[in-house]
Amino acid sequence: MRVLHTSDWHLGHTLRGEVTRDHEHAAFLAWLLEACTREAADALVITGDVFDSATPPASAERMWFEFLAAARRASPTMDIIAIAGNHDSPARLGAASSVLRELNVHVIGGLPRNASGSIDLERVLIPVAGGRGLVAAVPFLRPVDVPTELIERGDPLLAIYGEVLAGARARRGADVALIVTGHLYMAGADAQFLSERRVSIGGQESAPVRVFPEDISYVALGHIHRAQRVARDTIRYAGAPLALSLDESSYKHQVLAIDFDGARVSEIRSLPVPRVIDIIRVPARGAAALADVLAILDALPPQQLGDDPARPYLEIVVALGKPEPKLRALIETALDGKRPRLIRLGVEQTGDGAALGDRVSSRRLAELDPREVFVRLWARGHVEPPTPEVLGAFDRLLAELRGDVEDIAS
Ligand SMILES: [Mn+2]
Repeated sequence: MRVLHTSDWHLGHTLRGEVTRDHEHAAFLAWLLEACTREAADALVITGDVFDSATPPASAERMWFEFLAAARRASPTMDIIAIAGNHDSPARLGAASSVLRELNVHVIGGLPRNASGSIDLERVLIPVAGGRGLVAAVPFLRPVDVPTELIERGDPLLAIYGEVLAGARARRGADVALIVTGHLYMAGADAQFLSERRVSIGGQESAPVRVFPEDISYVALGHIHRAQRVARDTIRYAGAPLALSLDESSYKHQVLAIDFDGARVSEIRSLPVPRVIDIIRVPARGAAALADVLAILDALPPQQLGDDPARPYLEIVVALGKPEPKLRALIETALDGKRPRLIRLGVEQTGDGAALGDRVSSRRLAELDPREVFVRLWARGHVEPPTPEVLGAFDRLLAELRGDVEDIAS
């Protein structure tokens, strides 16, 4: 039996709230479709954050449904299982689940429970590959999924996974591979990308490895965007298929292919996802003086004629010894007519004489675009990203502030 494990697609994602990723997502899904056929996958497991937000744009939802239809056509017998992540709306992702089940696509939004309050094992435990595998599809667990008494006992994850695993063991025949999903932060996982957010489940910040006992054949995890194994070789994050923040530029995004020999994993391979839009950093590492940055920008290739959805993303980090109020205007003028598009302009202050601790944190803040700071601050208090109206108002304020201050000063 062969399973493809992928995660954290974040359909509908935008850079700086304005550059859509549709071109990259469409290319990834076409590639994935091809990979499913080429690998003759028996099952495709998607471990959460299908969408970037709880209210994805219609174009992202269309991409999702079109992918499912195309996958069903291309691989008629492949089982498809998807769970909700912390970015997805469980209700929205799960809304079409009864229709999709007819197509052998299993979508688990929230943790389904019976009238009695026990976990609905009929829905969570999904036989795959003609009974050679059993997938325990546990989604990202929200407060509503976690009964208060479990939180009071202090081990909600252990209790919920324990209940699912007891059911799985009762149904699992000899030599049947058991695959358990999760969208959570595992203790010891390496989460360093800017696009990763901490989550807590029932007050627990991280899942201890004992949540996943050794009789599980493979643990398919989502939430961390860098593919990695945790604790043992068969507990894996597949990672995101495309860069969700610019600091992922040197990382090779991937999908995992897992081969099973009976109940045992025989091989795990990573399938590299082709990158369709380059990320350029100026300078390549660290920061450079403004004159040097402008010289590099001058040498960038010109914009192509016609529609060019693959314009490279550009990140610039300027080293400044003193404030440079016209910085953005100078950079934007230098980039006029160039093919790469500016996504992030960072500033590194030099020689400010602050204590090391202050310098690190203030530099980190100074590196962020004001708009990025606003979006992050907004995210702390709101589930949904700011609307275009709100962003537009912020941009106008910012332009006013920058323009007016400069006018008064000059
Ligand atoms: Mn994610």
